[in-house]
Amino acid sequence: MSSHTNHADPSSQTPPILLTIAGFDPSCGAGVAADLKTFAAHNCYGVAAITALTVQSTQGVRAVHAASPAALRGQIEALAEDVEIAAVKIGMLANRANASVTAEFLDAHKFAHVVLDPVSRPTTGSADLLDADGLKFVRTELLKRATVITPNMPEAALLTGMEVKDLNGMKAAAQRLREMGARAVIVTGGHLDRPIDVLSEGAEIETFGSEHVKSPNTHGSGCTFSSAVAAQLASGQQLRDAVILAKVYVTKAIEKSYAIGKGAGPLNQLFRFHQEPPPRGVHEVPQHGMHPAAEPAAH
Ligand code: PXL
Repeated sequence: MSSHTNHADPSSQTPPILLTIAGFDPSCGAGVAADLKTFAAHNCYGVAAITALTVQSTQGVRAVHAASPAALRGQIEALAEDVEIAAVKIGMLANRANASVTAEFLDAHKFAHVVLDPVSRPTTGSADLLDADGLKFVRTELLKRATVITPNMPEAALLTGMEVKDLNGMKAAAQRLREMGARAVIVTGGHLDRPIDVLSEGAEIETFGSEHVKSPNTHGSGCTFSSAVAAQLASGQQLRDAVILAKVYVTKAIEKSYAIGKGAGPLNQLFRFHQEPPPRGVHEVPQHGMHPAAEPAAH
C-alpha cells in the first residue's frame, strides 16, 4: 500500500487507460491533444508520452524538435510502472531512435492492443514527422509489433513503395503490408471523393464507405481515427466493429469541426459534450460543494 490516500469516489468506475506515444501540436488539432480528446470522448482516460515538440499552427508544420530517446523512455516507463494500460496508440515518432525505444517498450510489456498510425509527413508544412531511418525501422520492425496499423493513402504508398491512388491501390497496399508482417491493416481513404476505408484482417479484405463531409477543417483526422479505434478496442470491441464505430465518429467530428485559425482547423472530438447554453438570465447553481448558496445556514 502506498502512504498516499486516494479520496476518489469509489462508486465511479475506473475507465480503461490508454497511452498515446506521439508528438505535440501546439494548435492542438493533431498529435497527443487530438488523441486525449478522442479518448475522453470515448469515456477512457488518456496518458501521453511526447516523442517530439512540433512547431506548427493550423497553417502547417514549421519545425520538429524530437524528444531525446532517454526522455521518451523515461516517460513511458514511469507510466507503465504506475497505471494499467489497456491499449497503446502510436502516432508521430520523429526518428529511428524514438521508434526503437517504442519497439523495446512494446516487447517488454505485451499490451493487448497496439494501434500504430505510421505518421510520416504532414499534409501541409515543410518538416518530416519521421526521418528516413525511422521509416525503415517502422517498415521492418514496428509494423509487426502492432495489433493494427492505420496508414492513409500517402503513408501506405511510402511504406510499400507502391502507387496508392484508388481503391484497388489501397487493397493491394493493404495486402502487401500484411505480407510485410502487419497483423491487420486499415488504409484510410479520407483523401478520396467518396471516403472509403479498407480493412485487411485474417483472410478477409473489407471496405467501409461513408459520405464525404465538405469541410476544410480536417487537421488531425488521422490521429483522431486511430485513437478512436484504440479506444474501441480497449472498451472490448472487435476490430471490425471498432473500425466502423471510429469511422462514424471521425465523420461526425469533421461535421462539427471548428473554423479556428487561418489554415485547416481542428476536428471537434468533443461534439458529444455539446450543450445548449442556458437561456439568458438563468445561472447554473452547483448542487453541493463550496458554492455559498450550498453552505449550511449558520445558527
Ligand atoms: O496528422 C499527422 C500528425 C501527427 N502528429 C503530429 C502532427 C501531425 C500533422 O501535422 O503534427 C504531432
